[in-house]
Amino acid sequence: MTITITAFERSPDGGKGLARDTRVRWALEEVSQPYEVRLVSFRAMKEPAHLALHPFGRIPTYEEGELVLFETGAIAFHIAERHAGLLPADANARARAITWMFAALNTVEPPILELANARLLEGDKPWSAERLPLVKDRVRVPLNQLSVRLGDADWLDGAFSAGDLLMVSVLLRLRPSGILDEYPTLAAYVARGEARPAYKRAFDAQLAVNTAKK
Ligand code: GTB
Repeated sequence: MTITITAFERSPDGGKGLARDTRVRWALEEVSQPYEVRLVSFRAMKEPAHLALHPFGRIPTYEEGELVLFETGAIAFHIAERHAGLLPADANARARAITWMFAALNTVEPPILELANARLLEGDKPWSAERLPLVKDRVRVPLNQLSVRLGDADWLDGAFSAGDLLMVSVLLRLRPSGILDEYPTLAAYVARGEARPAYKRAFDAQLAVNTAKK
């Protein structure tokens, strides 16, 4: 059955791979599933046809026959459940990998999103310069703990899993801030993720969309 995902017609990041369709592309590439991409504009995202797929009017979405999904974590989990390569077979190891998926999205990503918002949406406010260091420190708390847990391992729990895919994707959003480089262990972990052939294919595919002449 054909898999169709949605992505920005033109990502605000110009193709740095930070929009969430890259995570879904990466998951599909890891499990060698072909997929099609429907590009949507910001305006089209808020129109009824897209809202029927995504109640919050965002990307990415995932369609496979009758099945329509939204939320990147749920999509990555679905892909990992249906296809070998992103979750271990052993039940306990699988549960731990799923735990890391949640940790990436629920513990590590929220302060990173807060930092992005503080810069992009509040950077011109008179109180912004005073607030920014506090927001940055809130990003560092889970990063300190994550780098200790990762130690000198390649991945979070044995073999590469969907937990690593989401964690690396979340950490990538920190790169422009310079904070990732404060953690050599995590910077190397992210680099290992980016070096995976599946990540490269996903990145190149979104880059091609975002740099195509329109
Ligand atoms: N929780 C949802 C999920 O994980 O799928 C969040 C989905 C979401 O926020 N999607 C964003 C969106 O559609 C795109 S990824 N926004 C349109 C809107 O809100 O109208 C977030 C994103 C956007 C841009 C960059 N960037 O330019 O660097 C990075 C990430």
